[in-house]
Amino acid sequence: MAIKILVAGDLHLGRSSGGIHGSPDDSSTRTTWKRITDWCIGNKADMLLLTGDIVDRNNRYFEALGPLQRGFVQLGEAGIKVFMVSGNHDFDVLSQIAQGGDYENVRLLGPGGNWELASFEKFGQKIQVAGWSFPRQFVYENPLLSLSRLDIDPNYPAVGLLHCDVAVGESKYGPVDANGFAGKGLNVWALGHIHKPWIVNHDDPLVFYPGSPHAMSAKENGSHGCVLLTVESNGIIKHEQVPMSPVRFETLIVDITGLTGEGDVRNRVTRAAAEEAGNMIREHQRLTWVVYDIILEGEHRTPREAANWAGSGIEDYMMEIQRGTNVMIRKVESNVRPVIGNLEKLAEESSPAGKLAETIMAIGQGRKTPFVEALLSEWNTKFLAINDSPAYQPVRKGNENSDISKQGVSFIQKECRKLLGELLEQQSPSKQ
Ligand SMILES: [Mn+2]
Repeated sequence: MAIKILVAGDLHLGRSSGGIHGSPDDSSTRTTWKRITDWCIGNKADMLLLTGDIVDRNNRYFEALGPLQRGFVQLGEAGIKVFMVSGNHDFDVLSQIAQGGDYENVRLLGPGGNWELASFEKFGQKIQVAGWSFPRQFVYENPLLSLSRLDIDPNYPAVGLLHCDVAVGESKYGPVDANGFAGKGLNVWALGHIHKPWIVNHDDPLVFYPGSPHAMSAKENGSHGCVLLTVESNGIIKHEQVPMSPVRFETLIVDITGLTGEGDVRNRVTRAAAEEAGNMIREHQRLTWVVYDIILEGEHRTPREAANWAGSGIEDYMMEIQRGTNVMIRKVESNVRPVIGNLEKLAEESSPAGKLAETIMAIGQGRKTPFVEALLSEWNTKFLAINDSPAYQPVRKGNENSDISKQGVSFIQKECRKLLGELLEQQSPSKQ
Protein backbone atom coordinates (compact mmCIF):
# COMPACT_ATOMS: atom_id res chain seq x y z
CA MET A 1 0.00 0.00 0.00
CA ALA A 2 1.24 3.45 -0.86
CA ILE A 3 0.96 6.47 1.43
CA LYS A 4 -0.56 9.56 -0.21
CA ILE A 5 0.66 12.94 0.94
CA LEU A 6 -0.66 16.20 -0.47
CA VAL A 7 1.63 19.24 -0.04
CA ALA A 8 0.33 22.82 -0.20
CA GLY A 9 2.00 26.13 0.58
CA ASP A 10 1.38 29.88 0.43
CA LEU A 11 -2.40 29.77 0.21
CA HIS A 12 -2.73 33.25 1.78
CA LEU A 13 -6.29 32.69 3.01
CA GLY A 14 -8.07 36.02 3.04
CA ARG A 15 -6.77 37.11 -0.34
CA SER A 16 -8.36 36.98 -3.80
CA SER A 17 -6.99 37.09 -7.33
CA GLY A 18 -6.66 40.63 -8.65
CA GLY A 19 -8.49 41.86 -11.73
CA ILE A 20 -11.44 39.45 -11.79
CA HIS A 21 -14.79 41.04 -12.70
CA GLY A 22 -17.13 41.64 -9.82
CA SER A 23 -15.91 39.76 -6.79
CA PRO A 24 -16.96 36.19 -7.47
CA ASP A 25 -16.31 33.58 -4.82
CA ASP A 26 -14.06 31.58 -7.09
CA SER A 27 -11.42 34.30 -7.17
CA SER A 28 -10.92 33.91 -3.40
CA THR A 29 -8.26 31.61 -1.95
CA ARG A 30 -11.06 30.23 0.27
CA THR A 31 -12.33 28.33 -2.79
CA THR A 32 -8.94 26.74 -3.31
CA TRP A 33 -8.76 25.69 0.35
CA LYS A 34 -12.12 23.97 -0.11
CA ARG A 35 -10.81 22.28 -3.26
CA ILE A 36 -7.73 21.09 -1.36
CA THR A 37 -9.70 19.58 1.53
CA ASP A 38 -12.26 18.05 -0.87
CA TRP A 39 -9.43 16.55 -2.92
CA CYS A 40 -7.83 15.00 0.18
CA ILE A 41 -11.12 13.48 1.30
CA GLY A 42 -12.23 12.36 -2.19
CA ASN A 43 -8.86 10.83 -3.05
CA LYS A 44 -8.29 9.26 0.36
CA ALA A 45 -5.07 11.12 1.13
CA ASP A 46 -3.32 10.05 4.32
CA MET A 47 -1.71 13.35 5.12
CA LEU A 48 -1.84 17.03 4.21
CA LEU A 49 1.38 19.00 4.64
CA LEU A 50 1.24 22.81 4.77
CA THR A 51 4.45 24.78 4.25
CA GLY A 52 3.46 28.14 5.74
CA ASP A 53 1.77 31.43 4.74
CA ILE A 54 -1.51 29.55 4.71
CA VAL A 55 -3.15 32.61 6.27
CA ASP A 56 -2.47 36.08 4.87
CA ARG A 57 -1.21 38.47 7.51
CA ASN A 58 -3.32 41.42 6.36
CA ASN A 59 -6.66 39.68 6.06
CA ARG A 60 -6.56 36.84 8.55
CA TYR A 61 -9.16 37.65 11.18
CA PHE A 62 -11.88 38.73 8.84
CA GLU A 63 -11.98 35.98 6.33
CA ALA A 64 -9.44 33.29 6.94
CA LEU A 65 -9.99 31.52 10.21
CA GLY A 66 -13.53 30.19 9.81
CA PRO A 67 -12.86 28.30 6.57
CA LEU A 68 -9.46 27.09 7.79
CA GLN A 69 -10.97 25.62 10.94
CA ARG A 70 -13.90 24.06 9.08
CA GLY A 71 -11.42 22.39 6.74
CA PHE A 72 -9.41 21.03 9.67
CA VAL A 73 -12.56 19.53 11.18
CA GLN A 74 -13.60 17.87 7.91
CA LEU A 75 -10.12 16.43 7.38
CA GLY A 76 -10.19 15.12 10.95
CA GLU A 77 -13.54 13.41 10.36
CA ALA A 78 -12.02 11.70 7.32
CA GLY A 79 -9.03 10.55 9.39
CA ILE A 80 -6.55 12.77 7.54
CA LYS A 81 -3.56 14.05 9.46
CA VAL A 82 -2.29 17.62 8.95
CA PHE A 83 1.32 18.62 9.64
CA MET A 84 2.16 22.26 9.12
CA VAL A 85 4.86 24.85 9.68
CA SER A 86 4.22 28.57 9.89
CA GLY A 87 5.67 31.23 7.60
CA ASN A 88 6.32 34.93 7.90
CA HIS A 89 2.62 35.71 7.36
CA ASP A 90 1.08 33.27 9.86
CA PHE A 91 3.84 32.83 12.47
CA ASP A 92 1.44 33.85 15.24
CA VAL A 93 -1.96 32.72 14.03
CA LEU A 94 -1.05 29.07 13.27
CA SER A 95 0.56 28.57 16.66
CA GLN A 96 -2.55 30.04 18.33
CA ILE A 97 -4.73 27.52 16.50
CA ALA A 98 -2.38 24.64 17.32
CA GLN A 99 -2.11 25.61 21.00
CA GLY A 100 -5.88 25.71 21.30
CA GLY A 101 -5.77 21.92 20.97
CA ASP A 102 -9.14 21.78 19.22
CA TYR A 103 -7.94 19.62 16.36
CA GLU A 104 -6.42 16.29 17.26
CA ASN A 105 -5.42 15.65 13.67
CA VAL A 106 -3.55 18.95 13.23
CA ARG A 107 -0.02 19.54 14.41
CA LEU A 108 2.27 22.57 14.05
CA LEU A 109 5.88 21.39 13.79
CA GLY A 110 8.80 23.32 15.22
CA PRO A 111 7.00 26.20 17.00
CA GLY A 112 9.26 28.97 18.24
CA GLY A 113 11.88 28.16 15.61
CA ASN A 114 12.94 24.86 17.19
CA TRP A 115 13.26 21.89 14.83
CA GLU A 116 10.92 19.04 15.62
CA LEU A 117 10.42 15.50 14.31
CA ALA A 118 7.10 13.66 14.13
CA SER A 119 6.08 10.37 12.58
CA PHE A 120 3.11 8.82 10.88
CA GLU A 121 2.36 5.13 10.54
CA LYS A 122 0.00 3.15 8.34
CA PHE A 123 0.01 -0.60 7.66
CA GLY A 124 3.38 -0.84 9.38
CA GLN A 125 4.82 1.73 6.98
CA LYS A 126 6.37 4.72 8.72
CA ILE A 127 6.97 8.28 7.47
CA GLN A 128 8.94 10.85 9.43
CA VAL A 129 8.15 14.56 9.10
CA ALA A 130 10.54 17.22 10.35
CA GLY A 131 9.60 20.90 10.53
CA TRP A 132 10.60 24.34 11.69
CA SER A 133 8.15 27.23 12.13
CA PHE A 134 8.76 30.95 11.80
CA PRO A 135 8.90 32.31 15.38
CA ARG A 136 8.42 35.94 14.24
CA GLN A 137 7.81 37.91 11.07
CA PHE A 138 11.44 38.34 10.06
CA VAL A 139 14.19 35.74 10.28
CA TYR A 140 17.59 36.81 9.01
CA GLU A 141 19.45 33.59 9.84
CA ASN A 142 19.50 30.34 7.87
CA PRO A 143 17.10 27.93 9.70
CA LEU A 144 19.02 24.88 8.43
CA LEU A 145 22.03 25.79 10.56
CA SER A 146 20.22 24.64 13.72
CA LEU A 147 19.05 21.31 12.27
CA SER A 148 21.70 18.89 13.60
CA ARG A 149 19.84 17.54 16.64
CA LEU A 150 17.02 15.55 15.01
CA ASP A 151 16.86 11.84 15.72
CA ILE A 152 15.95 10.62 12.22
CA ASP A 153 15.66 6.87 11.66
CA PRO A 154 17.53 6.13 8.39
CA ASN A 155 15.33 3.04 7.80
CA TYR A 156 12.21 5.07 7.04
CA PRO A 157 11.48 7.91 4.58
CA ALA A 158 11.71 11.42 6.01
CA VAL A 159 10.15 14.65 4.71
CA GLY A 160 11.27 18.13 5.80
CA LEU A 161 8.90 21.12 5.95
CA LEU A 162 10.35 24.61 5.86
CA HIS A 163 9.23 28.10 4.94
CA CYS A 164 12.38 29.77 3.62
CA ASP A 165 13.94 31.88 0.89
CA VAL A 166 16.23 29.78 -1.32
CA ALA A 167 19.21 31.10 -3.24
CA VAL A 168 18.85 34.82 -2.68
CA GLY A 169 21.87 35.62 -0.53
CA GLU A 170 20.54 37.94 2.15
CA SER A 171 16.87 37.81 3.06
CA LYS A 172 14.65 38.53 6.04
CA TYR A 173 12.61 35.40 5.28
CA GLY A 174 14.99 32.61 6.30
CA PRO A 175 17.74 32.62 3.66
CA VAL A 176 18.89 29.12 2.64
CA ASP A 177 21.46 28.03 0.11
CA ALA A 178 20.03 25.74 -2.61
CA ASN A 179 22.72 23.15 -1.82
CA GLY A 180 22.08 23.30 1.91
CA PHE A 181 19.44 20.53 1.99
CA ALA A 182 21.76 17.65 1.08
CA GLY A 183 23.18 15.37 3.74
CA LYS A 184 20.63 16.23 6.43
CA GLY A 185 19.09 12.74 6.54
CA LEU A 186 15.84 13.75 4.83
CA ASN A 187 14.66 12.33 1.49
CA VAL A 188 12.30 15.15 0.53
CA TRP A 189 12.11 18.85 1.35
CA ALA A 190 8.78 20.62 0.84
CA LEU A 191 9.25 24.39 1.01
CA GLY A 192 7.10 27.48 1.28
CA HIS A 193 7.46 31.20 0.53
CA ILE A 194 7.94 31.31 -3.25
CA HIS A 195 4.63 31.38 -5.14
CA LYS A 196 5.84 29.93 -8.42
CA PRO A 197 6.11 26.12 -8.43
CA TRP A 198 9.83 25.27 -8.50
CA ILE A 199 11.77 22.03 -8.24
CA VAL A 200 15.00 23.20 -6.63
CA ASN A 201 16.63 19.74 -6.70
CA HIS A 202 15.23 16.66 -8.45
CA ASP A 203 16.71 13.88 -6.39
CA ASP A 204 18.63 12.91 -3.25
CA PRO A 205 17.06 14.88 -1.74
CA LEU A 206 14.03 16.04 -3.75
CA VAL A 207 13.65 19.76 -2.87
CA PHE A 208 10.65 21.70 -4.15
CA TYR A 209 8.32 24.64 -3.72
CA PRO A 210 4.76 23.50 -4.51
CA GLY A 211 4.09 27.22 -5.16
CA SER A 212 0.87 28.95 -4.27
CA PRO A 213 -2.08 26.61 -5.03
CA HIS A 214 -4.08 29.69 -6.10
CA ALA A 215 -2.85 32.17 -8.75
CA MET A 216 -3.26 35.57 -7.12
CA SER A 217 -1.93 37.94 -9.78
CA ALA A 218 -0.81 38.12 -13.39
CA LYS A 219 2.75 37.76 -12.14
CA GLU A 220 1.83 34.23 -11.01
CA ASN A 221 1.13 32.80 -14.45
CA GLY A 222 0.93 29.15 -15.46
CA SER A 223 -0.58 26.22 -13.60
CA HIS A 224 -0.95 26.51 -9.82
CA GLY A 225 -1.77 23.67 -7.48
CA CYS A 226 -0.42 21.26 -4.88
CA VAL A 227 2.14 18.48 -5.07
CA LEU A 228 1.15 14.87 -4.47
CA LEU A 229 3.86 12.71 -2.90
CA THR A 230 3.24 8.99 -3.20
CA VAL A 231 5.39 6.86 -0.91
CA GLU A 232 5.48 3.30 -2.29
CA SER A 233 5.84 0.37 0.09
CA ASN A 234 9.46 -0.03 -1.06
CA GLY A 235 10.17 3.53 0.10
CA ILE A 236 10.34 5.11 -3.37
CA ILE A 237 8.72 8.55 -3.39
CA LYS A 238 7.00 9.87 -6.51
CA HIS A 239 5.85 13.45 -6.99
CA GLU A 240 3.39 15.17 -9.34
CA GLN A 241 1.53 18.46 -9.52
CA VAL A 242 -2.22 18.46 -8.86
CA PRO A 243 -3.77 21.65 -10.36
CA MET A 244 -6.09 23.42 -7.89
CA SER A 245 -6.37 27.10 -8.78
CA PRO A 246 -9.72 28.17 -10.25
CA VAL A 247 -7.88 31.12 -11.82
CA ARG A 248 -5.09 30.97 -14.36
CA PHE A 249 -3.12 33.88 -15.80
CA GLU A 250 -1.42 33.59 -19.18
CA THR A 251 0.31 35.68 -21.83
CA LEU A 252 -0.73 35.12 -25.44
CA ILE A 253 0.97 36.39 -28.62
CA VAL A 254 -1.48 37.26 -31.42
CA ASP A 255 -0.28 38.05 -34.96
CA ILE A 256 -2.52 40.53 -36.78
CA THR A 257 -0.63 40.59 -40.09
CA GLY A 258 -3.02 40.85 -43.02
CA LEU A 259 -5.96 42.19 -41.01
CA THR A 260 -7.25 45.66 -41.83
CA GLY A 261 -10.39 46.79 -40.03
CA GLU A 262 -11.28 47.20 -36.38
CA GLY A 263 -13.69 44.26 -36.27
CA ASP A 264 -11.12 41.90 -37.79
CA VAL A 265 -8.44 42.84 -35.28
CA ARG A 266 -10.76 42.55 -32.28
CA ASN A 267 -12.13 39.22 -33.48
CA ARG A 268 -8.67 37.80 -34.01
CA VAL A 269 -7.73 38.70 -30.43
CA THR A 270 -10.86 37.35 -28.74
CA ARG A 271 -10.90 34.18 -30.86
CA ALA A 272 -7.25 33.48 -30.17
CA ALA A 273 -7.88 33.80 -26.43
CA ALA A 274 -10.96 31.58 -26.50
CA GLU A 275 -9.19 28.90 -28.56
CA GLU A 276 -6.12 28.84 -26.34
CA ALA A 277 -8.25 28.70 -23.19
CA GLY A 278 -10.30 25.89 -24.73
CA ASN A 279 -7.16 23.82 -25.24
CA MET A 280 -6.04 24.54 -21.71
CA ILE A 281 -9.23 23.40 -19.98
CA ARG A 282 -9.05 20.11 -21.85
CA GLU A 283 -5.81 19.50 -19.94
CA HIS A 284 -6.69 21.17 -16.65
CA GLN A 285 -10.32 20.85 -15.71
CA ARG A 286 -12.11 23.17 -13.35
CA LEU A 287 -10.70 26.53 -14.37
CA THR A 288 -13.30 29.22 -13.68
CA TRP A 289 -11.21 32.10 -15.01
CA VAL A 290 -8.52 32.20 -17.67
CA VAL A 291 -7.09 35.72 -17.75
CA TYR A 292 -4.92 36.83 -20.67
CA ASP A 293 -2.33 39.50 -21.27
CA ILE A 294 -2.26 39.82 -25.05
CA ILE A 295 0.83 40.85 -27.02
CA LEU A 296 0.05 41.90 -30.59
CA GLU A 297 2.69 41.02 -33.19
CA GLY A 298 3.03 41.30 -36.94
CA GLU A 299 2.51 44.19 -39.35
CA HIS A 300 -0.29 46.67 -39.83
CA ARG A 301 -0.59 49.84 -41.88
CA THR A 302 -1.56 51.84 -38.79
CA PRO A 303 -0.08 50.00 -35.79
CA ARG A 304 -1.08 52.54 -33.19
CA GLU A 305 -4.68 52.52 -34.31
CA ALA A 306 -4.73 48.71 -34.44
CA ALA A 307 -3.45 48.53 -30.87
CA ASN A 308 -6.23 50.91 -29.80
CA TRP A 309 -8.86 48.82 -31.54
CA ALA A 310 -7.72 45.71 -29.74
CA GLY A 311 -7.12 47.32 -26.38
CA SER A 312 -9.80 49.94 -25.76
CA GLY A 313 -12.43 48.71 -23.33
CA ILE A 314 -10.91 45.23 -23.39
CA GLU A 315 -10.80 45.07 -19.60
CA ASP A 316 -14.59 44.72 -19.69
CA TYR A 317 -14.43 41.78 -22.06
CA MET A 318 -15.57 38.45 -20.69
CA MET A 319 -16.75 35.35 -22.49
CA GLU A 320 -18.01 32.04 -21.16
CA ILE A 321 -16.32 29.47 -23.40
CA GLN A 322 -17.94 26.52 -21.73
CA ARG A 323 -20.18 26.05 -18.76
CA GLY A 324 -18.40 27.57 -15.79
CA THR A 325 -15.23 28.67 -17.59
CA ASN A 326 -14.77 32.34 -18.46
CA VAL A 327 -12.10 34.05 -20.52
CA MET A 328 -11.03 37.57 -19.66
CA ILE A 329 -8.48 39.86 -21.27
CA ARG A 330 -6.61 41.99 -18.77
CA LYS A 331 -4.62 44.14 -21.19
CA VAL A 332 -3.21 44.39 -24.68
CA GLU A 333 0.36 45.38 -25.50
CA SER A 334 1.62 45.91 -29.01
CA ASN A 335 4.83 45.11 -30.87
CA VAL A 336 3.11 45.59 -34.23
CA ARG A 337 5.38 47.05 -36.92
CA PRO A 338 4.12 49.40 -39.61
CA VAL A 339 3.65 48.06 -43.11
CA ILE A 340 5.83 50.27 -45.23
CA GLY A 341 4.71 49.92 -48.83
CA ASN A 342 7.16 50.93 -51.50
CA LEU A 343 10.34 51.69 -49.57
CA GLU A 344 12.47 52.28 -52.67
CA LYS A 345 10.08 54.81 -54.14
CA LEU A 346 9.74 56.54 -50.79
CA ALA A 347 13.53 56.72 -50.40
CA GLU A 348 13.74 58.94 -53.48
CA GLU A 349 11.72 61.66 -51.74
CA SER A 350 13.57 64.43 -49.95
CA SER A 351 10.91 64.55 -47.19
CA PRO A 352 11.58 63.28 -43.64
CA ALA A 353 9.76 60.08 -44.64
CA GLY A 354 12.13 59.74 -47.60
CA LYS A 355 15.15 60.19 -45.36
CA LEU A 356 13.90 57.48 -42.96
CA ALA A 357 13.12 55.11 -45.85
CA GLU A 358 16.60 55.62 -47.26
CA THR A 359 18.14 54.89 -43.86
CA ILE A 360 16.10 51.69 -43.37
CA MET A 361 17.12 50.48 -46.82
CA ALA A 362 20.79 51.29 -46.28
CA ILE A 363 20.87 49.35 -43.00
CA GLY A 364 19.01 46.46 -44.63
CA GLN A 365 21.71 46.30 -47.31
CA GLY A 366 24.54 46.58 -44.78
CA ARG A 367 25.54 50.09 -45.90
CA LYS A 368 26.38 52.95 -43.56
CA THR A 369 25.31 56.38 -44.79
CA PRO A 370 26.69 59.52 -43.10
CA PHE A 371 23.31 59.84 -41.34
CA VAL A 372 23.59 56.28 -39.95
CA GLU A 373 27.20 56.96 -38.86
CA ALA A 374 26.14 60.11 -37.00
CA LEU A 375 23.26 58.33 -35.22
CA LEU A 376 25.47 55.40 -34.36
CA SER A 377 28.17 57.57 -32.86
CA GLU A 378 25.57 59.31 -30.68
CA TRP A 379 24.08 55.93 -29.66
CA ASN A 380 27.53 54.61 -28.72
CA THR A 381 28.28 57.58 -26.49
CA LYS A 382 24.97 57.24 -24.64
CA PHE A 383 25.17 53.46 -24.38
CA LEU A 384 28.66 53.57 -22.87
CA ALA A 385 27.62 56.25 -20.38
CA ILE A 386 24.75 54.03 -19.18
CA ASN A 387 26.93 50.96 -19.19
CA ASP A 388 29.54 52.64 -16.99
CA SER A 389 26.99 53.60 -14.40
CA PRO A 390 27.40 51.49 -11.24
CA ALA A 391 23.66 50.78 -11.16
CA TYR A 392 24.02 48.57 -14.24
CA GLN A 393 27.05 46.58 -13.14
CA PRO A 394 25.21 43.32 -12.44
CA VAL A 395 23.32 43.45 -15.74
CA ARG A 396 26.52 44.01 -17.69
CA LYS A 397 28.07 40.75 -16.58
CA GLY A 398 28.74 38.45 -19.54
CA ASN A 399 27.53 41.11 -21.93
CA GLU A 400 30.86 42.84 -22.42
CA ASN A 401 32.02 41.03 -25.51
CA SER A 402 28.81 41.47 -27.47
CA ASP A 403 28.98 43.58 -30.60
CA ILE A 404 27.87 46.99 -29.42
CA SER A 405 27.83 48.51 -32.87
CA LYS A 406 25.51 45.74 -34.15
CA GLN A 407 23.11 46.39 -31.28
CA GLY A 408 23.17 50.09 -32.17
CA VAL A 409 22.41 49.50 -35.83
CA SER A 410 19.50 47.23 -35.02
CA PHE A 411 18.15 49.77 -32.52
CA ILE A 412 18.37 52.56 -35.11
CA GLN A 413 16.63 50.47 -37.74
CA LYS A 414 13.78 49.62 -35.40
CA GLU A 415 13.33 53.25 -34.36
CA CYS A 416 13.41 54.45 -37.99
CA ARG A 417 10.69 51.93 -38.88
CA LYS A 418 8.58 53.05 -35.96
CA LEU A 419 8.98 56.73 -36.82
CA LEU A 420 8.26 56.14 -40.48
CA GLY A 421 5.18 54.14 -39.61
CA GLU A 422 3.89 56.94 -37.41
CA LEU A 423 4.66 59.53 -40.04
CA LEU A 424 2.76 57.59 -42.68
CA GLU A 425 -0.08 56.94 -40.25
CA GLN A 426 -0.45 60.70 -39.75
CA GLN A 427 -0.41 61.35 -43.51
CA SER A 428 -3.19 58.89 -44.26
CA PRO A 429 -6.07 59.64 -41.89
CA SER A 430 -8.63 57.23 -43.34
CA LYS A 431 -7.53 54.50 -45.64
CA GLN A 432 -10.12 51.95 -44.58
MN1 LIG B 1 6.41 33.79 3.02
